[in-house]
Amino acid sequence: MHPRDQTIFALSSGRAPSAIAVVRVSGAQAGLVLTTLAGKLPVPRQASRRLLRDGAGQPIDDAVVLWFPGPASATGEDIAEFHVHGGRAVLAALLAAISDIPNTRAAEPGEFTRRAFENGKLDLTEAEGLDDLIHADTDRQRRQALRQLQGLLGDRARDWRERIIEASALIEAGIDFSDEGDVPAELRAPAVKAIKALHDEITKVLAAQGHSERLRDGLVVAIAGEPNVGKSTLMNQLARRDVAIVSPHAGTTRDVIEVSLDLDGYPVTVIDTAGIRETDDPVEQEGVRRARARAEDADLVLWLAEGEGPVGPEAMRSLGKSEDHRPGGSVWIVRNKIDLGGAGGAEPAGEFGISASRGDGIPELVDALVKFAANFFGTTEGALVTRARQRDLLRQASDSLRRSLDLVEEGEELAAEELRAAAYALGRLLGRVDVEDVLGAIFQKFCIGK
Ligand SMILES: Nc1nc2c(ncn2[C@@H]2O[C@H](COP(=O)(O)OP(=O)(O)OP(=O)(O)O)[C@@H](O)[C@H]2O)c(=O)[nH]1
Ligand SMILES: [Mg+2]
Repeated sequence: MHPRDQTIFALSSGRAPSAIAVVRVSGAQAGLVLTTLAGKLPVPRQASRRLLRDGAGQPIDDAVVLWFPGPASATGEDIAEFHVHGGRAVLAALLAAISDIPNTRAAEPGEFTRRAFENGKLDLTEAEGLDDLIHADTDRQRRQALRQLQGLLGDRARDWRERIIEASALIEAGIDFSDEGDVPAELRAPAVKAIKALHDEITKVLAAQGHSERLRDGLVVAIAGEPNVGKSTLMNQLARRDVAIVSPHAGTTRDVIEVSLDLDGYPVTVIDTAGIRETDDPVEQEGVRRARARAEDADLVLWLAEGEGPVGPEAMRSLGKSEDHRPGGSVWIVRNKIDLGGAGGAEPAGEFGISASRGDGIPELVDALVKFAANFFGTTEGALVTRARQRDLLRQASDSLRRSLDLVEEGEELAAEELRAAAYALGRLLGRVDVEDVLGAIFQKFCIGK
């Protein structure tokens, strides 16, 4: 039997042991699995309590079972669900009993969702939203994923695609006429108007994005500076726990240390790095090399300094670039150890004064980081695009529409060709056409059991 036609099963809840574990079974054998383990089929979509028994009649667990006959199920196939006690031995016994039934096998990552997609329960953008929702760490990530799962982008793309096909029908009608040497402008004008409107709408969605697709990965903020200025102390303050070793010895941090923070719903990865200086110690040299590399790639660098000296240009030089070479990134000068006096409290405009050890100035720094994140991610509440894949295809569609407008005067055939390309790009976005290459890549990253 082809793997696609086999019945799949997996633990769909978290890692054992847990209070309750959910095992799902999807496919033609799901009903047989249920009757073999739990007796007669329960009423569809209603929880029933059953004693589960394996093939030899030995009890497995006292469980709740559910029966979702296809096609009105999550995958479109018959689904059985077992809610058992989440012990490792219970799960091992249950999974073994299911796999004893012919034509069943353990599911691949994302295979339930893939079947749902293949049975038309979800389009590809919704499947991507589902994956994002499962992996959302912060509230903003969750809301963005939910919009995607609800099909906001998918609905727009379907509408655009239909309208493109309509416009293309008008243009193609023009082609038939032109064989007779008579191209009626009244066919072409409404098509041109429709294409212009479509182009405007798609361009607007693309423009309203900011870095919304980066909301999935988060903003990267690197703390850099000379040794001993208090970088690791600041890291611990931001993380609100002891993640990095702090010591009065210069050159304490060697490796790059990362923590993921939730700043007002924005996902932010903060990186603590080795103090940047010339050194003969090969281990520290490697630390400095890594520190420079990570700071250069970061979206924002907090350049930590002690005292009042002019650090601006030096800081940039230490990072191996001047500010205008950081198109995406920025560098903020943060003066630490203000508790020791020195700066006298009034730091120059555009700089921050903090005491990483006492906590002075930290709330202000965090506020500024939240504002930076808000600006960086753009208007994510309205954002429809969450992945580079989606953005690329929308751009292709918009470019093709633009070209079809340019070409319509020269010949309907060329314009129609571009409209087909635009519809095709949107079809790929929805997973309607030619998607085998992306399907594997997308679903493999899913959890098993989803
Ligand atoms: N007075 C005062 N001391 C601080 C402050 N922040 C850090 N320190 C002290 O400065 C020393 C160095 O702190 P670290 O956080 O290890 O500095 P670092 O920049 O990570 O140092 P390296 O990892 O060696 O580059 C420690 O003794 C800290 O206690 C501060 O705000 N005020
Ligand atoms: Mg350190």
